[in-house]
Amino acid sequence: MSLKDVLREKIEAHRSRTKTLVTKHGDVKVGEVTIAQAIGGARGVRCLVTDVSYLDPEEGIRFRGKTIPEVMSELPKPKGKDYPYVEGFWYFLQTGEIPTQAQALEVVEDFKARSPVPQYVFDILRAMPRDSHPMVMFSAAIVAMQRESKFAKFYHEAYDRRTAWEYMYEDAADILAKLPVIAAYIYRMKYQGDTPIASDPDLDLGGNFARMMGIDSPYDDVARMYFILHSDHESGNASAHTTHLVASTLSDAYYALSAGINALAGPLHGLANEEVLRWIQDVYDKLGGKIPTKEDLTKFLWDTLNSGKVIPGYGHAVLRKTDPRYTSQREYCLKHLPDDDLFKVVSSIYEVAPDILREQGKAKNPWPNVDAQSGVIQWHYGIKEYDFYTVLFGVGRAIGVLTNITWDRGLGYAIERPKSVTTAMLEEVAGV
Ligand code: AMX
Repeated sequence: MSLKDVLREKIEAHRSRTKTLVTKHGDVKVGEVTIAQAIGGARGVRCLVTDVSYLDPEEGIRFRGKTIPEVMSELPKPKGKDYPYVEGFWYFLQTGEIPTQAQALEVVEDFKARSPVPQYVFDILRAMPRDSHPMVMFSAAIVAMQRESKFAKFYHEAYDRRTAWEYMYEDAADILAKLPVIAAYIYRMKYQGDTPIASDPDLDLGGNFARMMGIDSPYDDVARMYFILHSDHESGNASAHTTHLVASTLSDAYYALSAGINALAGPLHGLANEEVLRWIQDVYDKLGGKIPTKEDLTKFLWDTLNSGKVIPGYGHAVLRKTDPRYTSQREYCLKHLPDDDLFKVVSSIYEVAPDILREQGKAKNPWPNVDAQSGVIQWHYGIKEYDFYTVLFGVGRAIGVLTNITWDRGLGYAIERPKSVTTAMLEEVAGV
């Protein structure tokens, strides 16, 4: 059975569960909302539903019920490689089933056919100021392709909500297959003297991305690991939620993903990985190029906090322990680049930052998140243009959010429209 056939079965079987919950148990309370939550970014309010991943505050992310180590060990891998096919992970995230090698390879072939990027996208990228942020280029390239949307065409010609997910899936797969090509093109055009490298039809998504970036093995495995780790973090984070919100209006996947990518570009969200590197470079600069000691770092961490800034790469809205995505990348570093200077600095920050954040007493979570570690690996393999790191995050994040909006249409989730209240209403409720 093809991925889409498996997905059809799963979605159709799932619909009755959603319907029963809404029609028979719709009045049952899931939680309540406090004034602090209404003003404080809806933190902890349970009002979104997804089965693609779940974030436990203590344990971290599980994709379709599996931990990161389980995903990395159980999914099929290219011969001689340590990390799974991104295409097999897509199969797994969409259907909840671990694909066989043959099923993963079927998606590899399918993605190859979908991967050519229309020439007008490159023309648009080339027409943009070369110093535009790469996230601007990435988002613009995605929304520019909206004219290719099969969902939009279907909506105008023969919309049927029962089969809408199929067209959303088509758009989602079309986009995901093209994203590595677009990301690598932006990189080579912007930072490598405008020298794009063509893809190789014999390679999988991860292998091809490394090739188009012009970076040798094991960067192909880094790409697979990186995209999988950054894929999904349940649906309340800003990029996932934005994508879901926009798609809930029956906007297609091009509009929705481009919007989600714009949310990822914020310093409190995906841009934090770039901020980590900028912060460390700043430490180096202030020390005249010397590798900072733990004492130097302690001083700089306090200086950062005392100047009213956050420590990038630390803290989380939901997590309350070290992010397993941080741990997974740290394990990669310990195996492949234990002597890398930057890795040593990041490790030293890990030794001092949690105590400092605890002493300061504001952050609810003093532990590192995914962004504290990811820049080091990219830097090691020669990607020193750290404003590009969020684009890499964006390619990965697309896997999760595109899966979510496919299921949103499959289960017929409604247009989002939470209710707002006025400050005076809150004062009245609070009795002030
Ligand atoms: N450094 C300094 N202060 C921090 C902090 C950090 N790393 N993390 C949280 N705080 C502060 C908050 O700014 C807030 O201060 P305030 O009361 O003066 O506004 C207070 O601690 C309480 O915040 P919180 O409830 O612990 O966190 P939050 O849910 O409001 O925000 C996050 C979560 C990630 C935005 C925040 O921890 C942060 O700004 N971290 C640094 C940026 C970062 O690493 N972002 C990446 C997150 C992962 C991702 O999306 N890629």
